[in-house]
Amino acid sequence: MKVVSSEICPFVQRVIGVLELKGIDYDVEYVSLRDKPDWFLKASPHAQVPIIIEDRGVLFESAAISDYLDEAYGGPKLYPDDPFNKAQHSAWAELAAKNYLVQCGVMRAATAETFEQKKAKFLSAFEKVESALEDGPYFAGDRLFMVDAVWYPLLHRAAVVEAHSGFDFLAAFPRVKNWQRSLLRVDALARSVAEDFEALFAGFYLSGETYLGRLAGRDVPLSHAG
Ligand SMILES: N[C@@H](CCC(=O)N[C@@H](CS)C(=O)NCC(=O)O)C(=O)O
Repeated sequence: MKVVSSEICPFVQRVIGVLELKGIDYDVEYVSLRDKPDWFLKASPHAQVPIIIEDRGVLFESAAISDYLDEAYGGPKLYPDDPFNKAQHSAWAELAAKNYLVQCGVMRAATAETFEQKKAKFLSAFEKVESALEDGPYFAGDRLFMVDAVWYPLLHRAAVVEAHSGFDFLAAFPRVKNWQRSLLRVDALARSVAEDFEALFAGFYLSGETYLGRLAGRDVPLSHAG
């Protein structure tokens, strides 16, 4: 199977996290989203990554791909059997996926004012999931599920931002913070990004063009981080 990818895309990270958790073999092919090759434009209905290419054809949309991988392949099952619990997990997973681009927007904010405005919306997702978490270590106790893999890109990127800038999106959410710490220790999820992820991510989101980037460079006082 081939996963057509872009290096710092959270939707790709979600799919690769699922592949890794399930132990499925795959190859990655990166495409430039600024200069999309013709074969990719023909294969990807929305001209977006990720898509996966198998002998039977192409699948698109990271949620559909992830659910397909869970059903079609061996390895640990990533949803609970009980339909009610499964629907709950899907609903909480959807909240994370809806916030992938929200997080990208906050991280790209150029000024403190824009950052504060966008952050308020982003943090509401963590406020909501904080109330759904129990004792951990993961979303539903000591077994990893799809919902963990879907939240992982948000939590992992928050950790990278914190490591570079000192700003912690999760500071007000102790259960989410514990969940983040637990997920950061899962090797399979750590393999959801390429080795050069952090450098590419920092180059895009933590450059001198962004508020967080300037915070990382310490030329913005930390007290402005809120
Ligand atoms: N709903 C899609 C969203 C995928 C998406 O937004 N991918 C971005 C990269 S993170 C993309 O391909 N952008 C290129 C474009 O829209 O032209 C999914 O879940 O797979």
